[in-house]
Amino acid sequence: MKLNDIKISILGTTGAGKTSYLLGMYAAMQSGIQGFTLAAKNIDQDLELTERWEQLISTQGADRWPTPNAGVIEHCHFDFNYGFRTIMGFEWIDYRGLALNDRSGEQDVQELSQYLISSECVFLTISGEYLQYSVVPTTVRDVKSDRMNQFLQQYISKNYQPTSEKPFPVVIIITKYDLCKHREKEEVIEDVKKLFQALFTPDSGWLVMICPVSLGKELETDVENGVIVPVNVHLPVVFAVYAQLRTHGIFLKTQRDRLKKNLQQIGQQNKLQQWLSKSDQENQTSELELINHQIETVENNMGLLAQELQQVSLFLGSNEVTADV
Ligand SMILES: Nc1nc2c(ncn2[C@@H]2O[C@H](COP(=O)(O)OP(=O)(O)OP(=O)(O)O)[C@@H](O)[C@H]2O)c(=O)[nH]1
Ligand SMILES: [Mg+2]
Repeated sequence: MKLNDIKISILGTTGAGKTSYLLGMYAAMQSGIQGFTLAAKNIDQDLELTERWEQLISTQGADRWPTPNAGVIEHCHFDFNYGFRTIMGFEWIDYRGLALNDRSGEQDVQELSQYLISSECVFLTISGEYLQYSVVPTTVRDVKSDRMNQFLQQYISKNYQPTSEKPFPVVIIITKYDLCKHREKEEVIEDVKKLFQALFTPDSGWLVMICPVSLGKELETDVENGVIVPVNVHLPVVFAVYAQLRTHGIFLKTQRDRLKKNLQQIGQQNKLQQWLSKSDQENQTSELELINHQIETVENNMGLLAQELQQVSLFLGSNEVTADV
């Protein structure tokens, strides 16, 4: 079973840690989680990401970190695999966070908006730098949460209003969480919810995961020389794939119910009618078997991914929920 490729948009101001996060996520997902791994579709891209990661972990000093992105949007294409089988591909973009401050006339800002409205999942990044203490009015300006909210608004106006039946997955990634680990996690989460209130209103249909990540505890005090040991970096991608499987599962179940109903109706016909629709019945029966098998695979994969998601905070509108199958 291979699903259609999905697009993931990542929003976050300059210095939020988008590029560093991408490198850490890719490195962590290459060794994999629960048998799930990630591979760049293009071998050159794989080498480039790996080299940049090597530089980050083995160099000391300011040069270890990626340089801030310039005005060109970089596209990365990945395969998300289970064992040696690809479950789905996804596309990711890396760009200068300054685009969030710029006018919509700039080319990369337009490209970003276009990409966003065709995405199946959005990651919002906020740096832990700004969550070290309770949020204050200037936090909105520092993390550009107002701009991110506007982008989401744009998504709704161009696409559809998400509902509980057809939710839209969003991950709020708190990067550099090492900087706010002195705070109670619940407190930080409440602060994050204040910055994105629209996502947590009742029946809003946003399926939101709040996920703290860090490239290493020691970075809190020494960003240039601290040891790099990534924490939680795999979870946002695991969630994106989980959410996509969930949507696909719902689609398959609707098809299954339709086929079951058809077959039931054929079963109620008289002998002659049944004889006439014999081949139809056979086709639908084998289609049903196939769909049942696909549902089973989707549910198995969701089950494995859900295990990883037990530790994170997940919300559907205003309700806290758990990842289930
Ligand atoms: N403490 C800490 N600092 C980090 C971590 N990850 C990144 N940083 C710091 O954050 C800086 C900015 O990270 P980038 O990944 O370049 O940020 P970006 O969002 O890609 O920025 P633009 O390309 O300008 O949009 C890095 O140079 C590091 O100094 C982390 O996990 N912990
Ligand atoms: Mg960058």
